[in-house]
Amino acid sequence: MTNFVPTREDKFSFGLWTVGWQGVDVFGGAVRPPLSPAEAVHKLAELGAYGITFHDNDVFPFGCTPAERDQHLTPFRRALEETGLAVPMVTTNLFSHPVFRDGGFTNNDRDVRRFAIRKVADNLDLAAELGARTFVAWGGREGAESGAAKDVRTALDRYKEAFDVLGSYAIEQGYDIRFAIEPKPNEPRGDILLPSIGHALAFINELEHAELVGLNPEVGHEEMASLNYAHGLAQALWHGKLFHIDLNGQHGPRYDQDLRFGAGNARGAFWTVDTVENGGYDGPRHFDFKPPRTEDMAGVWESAKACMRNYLILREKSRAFRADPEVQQALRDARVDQLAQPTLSQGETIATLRAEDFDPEEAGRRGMAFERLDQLALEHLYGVAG
Ligand SMILES: [Mn+2]
Repeated sequence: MTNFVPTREDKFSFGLWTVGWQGVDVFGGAVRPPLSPAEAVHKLAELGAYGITFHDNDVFPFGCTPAERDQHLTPFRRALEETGLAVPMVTTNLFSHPVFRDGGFTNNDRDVRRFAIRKVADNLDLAAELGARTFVAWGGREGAESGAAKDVRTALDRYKEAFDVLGSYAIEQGYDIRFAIEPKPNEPRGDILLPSIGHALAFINELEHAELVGLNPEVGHEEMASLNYAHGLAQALWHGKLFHIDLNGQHGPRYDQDLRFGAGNARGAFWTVDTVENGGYDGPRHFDFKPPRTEDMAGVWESAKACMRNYLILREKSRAFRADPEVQQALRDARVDQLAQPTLSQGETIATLRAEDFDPEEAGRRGMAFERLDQLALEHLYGVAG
């Protein structure tokens, strides 16, 4: 039993916009004071995080001059040096300023699209300079509320064009960085392009530099669409496309709640950690949550701490589940191992199958013993196993 205190080896990272969120929502203004990026770096380092991530305009204001940008970056850079905190990922804000009211890469206005690509390229330079290996692209404003306003096939041409141009740029510059698309079904747009992990995976196959582009799936974004996040992660891993993850909490299909990780769908969180830990993902465990508006700054740090603590609790539970001899027997009883066997052996054909003596009536009477296995998982989660 550990005390669930995070260390840098756990690779926990947070978006600057998470702990820095002042609570502005569609019904009300700020409830908390601004948090300086340098203070966020110090506090997260103290809590045991290893990294911090940001949108360009989390650190410097939209439209500022290069000199003003450097002024804003100086204390942030100093805090990174003082704490040794890493910047594993950077992303660009293509959604807040009115110019992006119809999106960036797929805006109907060509001049806005050109500006959006330029803004991302500038931020890519900064990301590479800070040593980030992942560049996230969340296209929250790429979409529509109505039918005729957005020609989706043409918008996808432009979306592809943006990734092709930026991918070529990253290669030309020699940047060791990969892009990660973050799908979301809706909010802020009525319908967002690339709404799920599956849509994004299919889109990536059409790109000129497909090898440079993968995914950054978020718990809430998949669960808003009633999809299974852990299954989505597993499929992204199967395609070799799980470049980054956004962990948070969500209660089923409703608005994007961005609860702290482990709150919301606790059973889903257990399988998420089990998949992340055992599925071959070795990137940052990144939290993209919003400390509720009810909280003051003490509550903000409490919820940030809880994200890491909940991950560590679930990691221990997943390990105990996998190590439990009763579970190992239940896995065999459920024939989970048989799925790893190719359905046809080497040299076998459809003719081999036709010649086979198989009794579907007998096989149809066989139970799968999944309930026993799932109950053991729940008892580990509930804390009464072993
Ligand atoms: Mn979200």
